Amino acid sequence: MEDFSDMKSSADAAVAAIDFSSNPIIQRLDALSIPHATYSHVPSMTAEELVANVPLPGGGSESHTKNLLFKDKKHGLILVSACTDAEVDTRELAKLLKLEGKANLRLADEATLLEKLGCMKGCVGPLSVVNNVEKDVRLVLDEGLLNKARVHSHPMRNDASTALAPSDLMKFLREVDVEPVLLTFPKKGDAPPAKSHSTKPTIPPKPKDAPKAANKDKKQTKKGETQLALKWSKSENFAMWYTDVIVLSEMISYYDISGCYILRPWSYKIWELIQDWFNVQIRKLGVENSYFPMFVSRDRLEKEKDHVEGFAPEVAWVTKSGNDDLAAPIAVRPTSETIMYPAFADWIRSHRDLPLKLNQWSNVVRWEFKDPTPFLRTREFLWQEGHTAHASFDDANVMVRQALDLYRRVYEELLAVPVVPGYKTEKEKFAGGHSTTTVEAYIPVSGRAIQGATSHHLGQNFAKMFDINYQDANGETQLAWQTSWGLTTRTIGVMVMVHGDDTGLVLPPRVAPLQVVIVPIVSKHCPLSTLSSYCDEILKSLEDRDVRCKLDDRDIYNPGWKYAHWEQKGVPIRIEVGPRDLENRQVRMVVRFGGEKVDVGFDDLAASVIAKLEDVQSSMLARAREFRDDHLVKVTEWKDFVPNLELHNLVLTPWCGGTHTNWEEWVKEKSREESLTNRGEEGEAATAATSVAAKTLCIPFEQPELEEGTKCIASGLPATCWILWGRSY
Ligand code: 87F
Repeated sequence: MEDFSDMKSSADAAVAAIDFSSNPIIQRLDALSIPHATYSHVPSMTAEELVANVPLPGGGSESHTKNLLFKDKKHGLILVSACTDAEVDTRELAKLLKLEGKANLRLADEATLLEKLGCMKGCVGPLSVVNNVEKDVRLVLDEGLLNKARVHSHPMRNDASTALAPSDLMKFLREVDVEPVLLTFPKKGDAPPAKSHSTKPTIPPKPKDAPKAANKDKKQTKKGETQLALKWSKSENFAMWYTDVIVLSEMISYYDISGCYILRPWSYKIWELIQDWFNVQIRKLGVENSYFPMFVSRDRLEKEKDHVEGFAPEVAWVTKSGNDDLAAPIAVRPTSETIMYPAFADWIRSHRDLPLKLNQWSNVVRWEFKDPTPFLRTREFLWQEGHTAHASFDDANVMVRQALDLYRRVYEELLAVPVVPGYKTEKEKFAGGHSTTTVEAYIPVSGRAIQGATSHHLGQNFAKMFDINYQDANGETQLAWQTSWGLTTRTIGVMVMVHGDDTGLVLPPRVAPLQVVIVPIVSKHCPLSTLSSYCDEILKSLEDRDVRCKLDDRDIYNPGWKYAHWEQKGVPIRIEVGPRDLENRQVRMVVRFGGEKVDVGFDDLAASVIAKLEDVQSSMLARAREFRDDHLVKVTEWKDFVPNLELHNLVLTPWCGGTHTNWEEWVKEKSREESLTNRGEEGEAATAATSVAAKTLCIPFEQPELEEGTKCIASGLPATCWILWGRSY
């Protein structure tokens, strides 16, 4: 939001500040990075009251708006937004708009305002058109507004105004697919008639069907349910679609430091649900939570050379406090091995102190230079990092695999994303350790793989550097064996990419902040008071069974708007309650994944909802797995390798061994060359987030049979295993 300190003088000093962060118009402006200043003032029902109550700092160079929603049988709905001093004469307007045939413009009633623009009387402004999901309101904009320095529109409430430059208003309208008709309205007391300057000066008769969304792929459902908010479809522009989904679903807000994002409650709650599950599981393995400082001295960070090598450019340093240089710069943790292990060395004396199993939930900072992507690659992210010390290689190995299996379960059982567990090659493993295991996921549409989480066997490398040794039962000094393992908020991005659709998020029930939303179908004939006690009863019956549930009884939004809103946020089940449902003691249950709609009697409701949530959870995994499996192809000859990458496939090939780093490099280079040649391109940008080259993802634990005499796809040497390749994030 812009600085709006200049509005303080004009707003009534007694008016309390409002939190606008959940206002859909403000959110949309922010999502589009459109500068605006939103401020509160005394409630003002009419344009005249506004002018009297809220004088503008720029005087005549700024204007509030006067807004009139007209309804005409033949020509449909027309919203006029004009300068407050404009003369809006209904009969003149029909002429000005050159409305074909007989026009009978009448002011729309409040129910229509609410239904079409999501606003109560006195709260409409040109920005309200964003709520017209059916796109059946035509906007007529006074050209006089465009000559102002700033235009002030109510953000759906008449105790606040949003000021923005006319060019930004036009930008907003373009972004929400509204093309206004521009008219010059006469000023009060002026003689000359208004002129129309629009490229489309007349308003054509209302079409039989509401105009289709800009995006023709978008589904059109029943009246009031059309979801037009996403600007991009998943298949049309995956990157833009992703941004659209995470912003409009209120998961992410952008921030003014590149690579840093705000995790809003809708995504943070998902993280908390993952944390809750994970904490229960690690406790069963004897792992305890703890917290270590976020700063690390240079000496400590660089103690294990292999560990920082290659990572050094990503380390962020604090060099000053206020204006003074620190005596020595300190690093912000990119990971905590070097922070935790000196303490391990202190605490571990005897074999009786082992195993030591600690976990911490924290943020880490890695100053990446590749293009950032929210959740997937960010400069600060949240994670858990587990660090353990054991008396034997095998004990450490068990821990590594237990942690990795928890990661597999987070993806598969919570996020409904199938993963391939396996070993990283020598080239791809964590250099500071003995071996790295990983779970690898597949992102549809982009056809890329992504590392889901890793679990490392650190061997005794760190123990040597940090003197983590203990007296064994025979009194001999031994070095400890260690593991470390991490799972990050990347999980959330992977889940969004795998399951989201052209309407927005689709959340697996186990991680959905809300599993059910109840929407009362209020109307002129059926006010909320008629439905609310039945709705409360429904809410209670679900809450009693621990279903995460909410009753959306807000009166500023109509049911259609709420359907679209919660669909976009991916809530697994919507329960619609109308007068007929009340009468029959039933509800309508609408399922986000698959779109099923069924009537369910109240007595069966809780059981049906719980069964449906479980069904959705397993169906989402099954569908994602089927899709992934369809894109996981065995290839035994090089000629088929790149063509399969081009088909967005992951490729499983015979391989001469995980230590053959040179041949791995060869595949990477060769696949890059062939892919670029296919595209007629010469190179890739160093900052590009992704590459066309294939990387090894893992040597899957689960190996298909390898026939005698099978050759490595690259070297032609005898193959020792199958290895999984893909383009990756
Ligand atoms: C960036 C800067 C400095 C990754 C870094 O995977 C150091 C590092 O050590 C670094 N980026 N790593 C590897 C992290 C290894 C390991 N740490 C505990 C994990 C899981 C959790």
